[in-house]
Amino acid sequence: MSDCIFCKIAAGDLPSEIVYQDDRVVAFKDIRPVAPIHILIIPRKHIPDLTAITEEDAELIGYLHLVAVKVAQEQGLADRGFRLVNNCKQEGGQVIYHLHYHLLGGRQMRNLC
Ligand code: D5M
Repeated sequence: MSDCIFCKIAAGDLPSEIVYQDDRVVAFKDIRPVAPIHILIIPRKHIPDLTAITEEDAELIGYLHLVAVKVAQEQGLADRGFRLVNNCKQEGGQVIYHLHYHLLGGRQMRNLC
């Protein structure tokens, strides 16, 4: 989508600190980190939010989780633990409408909200 900032980041048209990318998934540092390690993991495919996934996306979403674990390992979080969060739509706190997961780590996580 031409006006989506995460599509632009995935295409390399907006600057970002990319920590992982391949033909299907991109991971980059969040500009407003809420933890010492805060990385966003997105599919290159423009999916507005989690409710928009279809059967066709099942393999992609599974693969995105594999990438999340790989990035967590590379960031030294695999043994310590981490949190993987998706905010879905308005009451879920979603601001950017391109499906993304927050990988959070490097400190003790406590409350869910
Ligand atoms: O989270 C959207 C997240 O996206 C929020 O933590 C800030 C982050 N963000 C917004 N713009 C950028 C750019 N340009 N680079 C990196 N990170 C960005 P949500 O789950 O939608 O509330």
